[in-house]
Amino acid sequence: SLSLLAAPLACAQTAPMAPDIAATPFQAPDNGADYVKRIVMIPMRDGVKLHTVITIPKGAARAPMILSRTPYNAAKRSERNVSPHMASMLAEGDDGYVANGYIRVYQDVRGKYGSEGDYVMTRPLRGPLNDTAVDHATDAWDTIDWLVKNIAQSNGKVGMVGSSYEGFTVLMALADPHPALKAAVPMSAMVDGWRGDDWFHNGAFRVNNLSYIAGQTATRGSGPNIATGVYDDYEFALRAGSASDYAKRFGIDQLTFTKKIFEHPAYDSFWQNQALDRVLGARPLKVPTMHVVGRWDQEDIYGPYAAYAATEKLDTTNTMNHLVVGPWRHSGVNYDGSSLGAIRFTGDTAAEFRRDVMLPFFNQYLKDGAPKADTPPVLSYRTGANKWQRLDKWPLTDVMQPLYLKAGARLDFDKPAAAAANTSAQADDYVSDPAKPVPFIPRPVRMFDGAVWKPWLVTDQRSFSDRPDVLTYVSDKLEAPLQISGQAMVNLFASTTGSDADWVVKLIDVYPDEVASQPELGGYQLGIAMDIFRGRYRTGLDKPAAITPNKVERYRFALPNADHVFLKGHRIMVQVQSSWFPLYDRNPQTFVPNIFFAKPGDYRKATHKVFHAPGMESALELPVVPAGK
Ligand code: PG9
Repeated sequence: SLSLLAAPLACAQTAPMAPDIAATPFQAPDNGADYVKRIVMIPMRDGVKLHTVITIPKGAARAPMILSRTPYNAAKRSERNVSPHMASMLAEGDDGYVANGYIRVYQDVRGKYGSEGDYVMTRPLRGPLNDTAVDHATDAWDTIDWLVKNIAQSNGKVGMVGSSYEGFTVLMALADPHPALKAAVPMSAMVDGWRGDDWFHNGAFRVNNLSYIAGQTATRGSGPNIATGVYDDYEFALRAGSASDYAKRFGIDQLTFTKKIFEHPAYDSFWQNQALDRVLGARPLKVPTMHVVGRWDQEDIYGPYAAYAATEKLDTTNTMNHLVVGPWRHSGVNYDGSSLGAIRFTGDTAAEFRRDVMLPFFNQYLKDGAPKADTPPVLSYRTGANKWQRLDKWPLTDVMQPLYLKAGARLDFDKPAAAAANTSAQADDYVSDPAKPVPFIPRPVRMFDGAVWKPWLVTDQRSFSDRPDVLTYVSDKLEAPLQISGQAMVNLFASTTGSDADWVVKLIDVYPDEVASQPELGGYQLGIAMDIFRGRYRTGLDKPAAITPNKVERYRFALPNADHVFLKGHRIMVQVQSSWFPLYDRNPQTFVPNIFFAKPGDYRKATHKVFHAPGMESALELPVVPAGK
């Protein structure tokens, strides 16, 4: 009735225009979470504040802290899942810290996501390339200083961990470490962007970086994805032309870091001065460090070994510096390590390492009263033999045994005999055509699809061994296992009818025709150590020089480290080719001042010859060690 409608309201109602986001911060009731999250802006010495997410186990007291400094969004890195349980919420690789009561800290590096300041890609240390007062060493120092003074639940001890870029920021902190930084585990760290990590390998540019640069530097947050409109990245990159033409299509050429890369195609002071192995090798070793890398690390397969080698010289007591190599992809240490592509291991090798090796190492230095860990100088998962090995040093040998490339597509350890009469027995040739480059994985190439990209280094190389532009040499079946533990050296005598050339050399384990335990591996060609070298740098990495057409020249470069047993009944294969596309930009095969700006007319077919004649014995020098060492 009317009187009912007019009745006064029983209780006060919220005004329709009351702000729906209140001025006082929202306080959720306790949901039984086993952690407390503190989000703070930590001031650096120049006044810039860095966004830091600190997850503290409830009830923590005298807990150690583990810090990662990231360009990949600290908020997201601290929350894999929405959960009241710290173990479910944090990253898979953080499992051990949670189980052991650690405080976990993620911080956005300056200029990214929630942090203030300017972003500079892999910001160099203060010095010739950085005239500011700050770098990642000072930012780590200031952060650790703040953490130990402001986190009441901590015991004042900090460890740093992180993979790839986050591994790079761990190494940077070691350049001038805060006294509270007690242990460090850089994983798959980017160390030298030119020699063999993310941007180049021996001068050949990795085209997939253009998309990475857009994603990282177009905005402070997450930048745009590249929409090519072509399913096959091979097809798209080929149509695009040079790497600068590719970049132009998406405006990536306007981004500052792209400009820096295009301005420094050679190993000049820009790259040399920021190579972290050089930097760390010239400073005292103060913090116990465990360098970790994946055997098939498709992004940073060079740097972790280089950083270990440079700092190992400083470890006079042989107690501070360690190397761990697992059978993993890039950053695979933080995920399931039971298999990689078709290759299976003895269990979850990554979880085993984190639980049995890394955590005891951190505990020793960070947890009050923890026992000394039994950490070997080097821990290596020996592939082929499929076994973890505790080693005293790396590499196991410096003695190299040449494996000769011979006429008839053969490969063996005997030095080629006296002069061969006819020229066809002296060299093998192929036509390298930049219009039909050799793909790095079978087409269609889906370079930006993680499921394809992550295991690509274990791709079956059979798809390439029969191409007319790939030379393939193969040994007899091995009558006894053959172990290599170190870096194979390429020693190639080769010529081209062009004036520049790339050389890709692959050391491959050919499985027997049948593999009873895993039939699909019958005849598999597994890449053990593979890399590319840009011929113009043969006489100096900082000195590009044209190749004289048809002149035989020597190309010498190291392949990535391997600790592998070629088992009895397997064969050894070497493949040689002159493109690896579209991962690496094409060499136009005509010498131009800067390959980034090569014009369509510069890309020309050339005939390449690989020699196996007296005085020109092309070989792969192998670090062979007696089995079982
Ligand atoms: N490999 C990536 C990267 C590191 C440093 C610079 C550029 C890229 C990464 O996974 O973080």
